[in-house]
Amino acid sequence: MSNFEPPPPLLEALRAARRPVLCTHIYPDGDALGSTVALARVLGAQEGVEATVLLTHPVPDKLLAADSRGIAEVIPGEPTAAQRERIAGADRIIVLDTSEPERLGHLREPVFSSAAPRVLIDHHICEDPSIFDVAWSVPESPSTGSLVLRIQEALGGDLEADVARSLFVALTTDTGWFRYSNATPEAFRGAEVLRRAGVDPEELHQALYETSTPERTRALGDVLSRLEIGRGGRIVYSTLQVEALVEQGIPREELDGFVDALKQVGGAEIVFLVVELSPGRYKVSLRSKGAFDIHPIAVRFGGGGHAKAAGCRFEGSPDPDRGSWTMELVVDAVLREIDERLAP
Ligand SMILES: [Mn+2]
Repeated sequence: MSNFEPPPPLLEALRAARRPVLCTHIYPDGDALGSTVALARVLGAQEGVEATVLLTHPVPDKLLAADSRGIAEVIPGEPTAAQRERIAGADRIIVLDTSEPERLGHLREPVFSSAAPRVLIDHHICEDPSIFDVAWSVPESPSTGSLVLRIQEALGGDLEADVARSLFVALTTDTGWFRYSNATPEAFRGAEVLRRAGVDPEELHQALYETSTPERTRALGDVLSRLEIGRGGRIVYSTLQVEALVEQGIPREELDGFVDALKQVGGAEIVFLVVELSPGRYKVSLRSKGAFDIHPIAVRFGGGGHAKAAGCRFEGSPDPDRGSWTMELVVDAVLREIDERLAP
């Protein structure tokens, strides 16, 4: 049996769900949104099933195609009593595209205090499957959306056009439009199924990548113009200060893809971007162009991800004797960690 065949206990749990609540990680990306919305639509298409998608953050404009029908609901802060009751009233809680409780943000507590069985569907390495009643974690899967497509096929029924769009957004964003190493035969198999179901790649590519604001493109220019190199060009990195974002009115979710632009430098093996989110708080996005596994670097600083795309955050203080993290300290810490692991 292939790894991509949904296991029977998972299908049983999904078939039994009548009032499932589905959620995903904070600042949802294309795969998080596409997979979650698509599964809610697949489950909700069954007689007597009311599926609810709860997000911690709104759907970014460029990802609206992942939720054509606008079914996702946003709980922007600590859930109210009524919202907590809805989560408590779910008969299954389905978590997609992350297995880390902290990544659920302010939904973590209601999700993990609910008596409903928790189901995980994810393609990241799962550190602790025991916190889920059913965990389907398939790191070889190109996207979480690819797993949802397998579920849709196993449950049967028509693949609706809007579900196919959601899944195509999930698959294409996580594989970099079939350029990354996770663009495996399973990714192309999914692409064929979704294309046959009516998705329009040109329309979706424009919606996703050709809708930048002038401010965002200028900010990307700033990042590129200030790039630095390490280890004779094998490491390429840049930084972005919070003032630049605030001044130009750029929401942080619009920074998606900035780090990937650094990969255009020839000879770069590892690239990273440090973004100051607010004074003293930093987000580091790492990418590997070759064999170097950057996942341990992210894990070293309390983050996670994949071998070729990972991230971590810095806040608080590097050690008790010093003040809070600064851009320089974060850059130094990441560079040192990479330097130690990068073969001569
Ligand atoms: Mn994903």
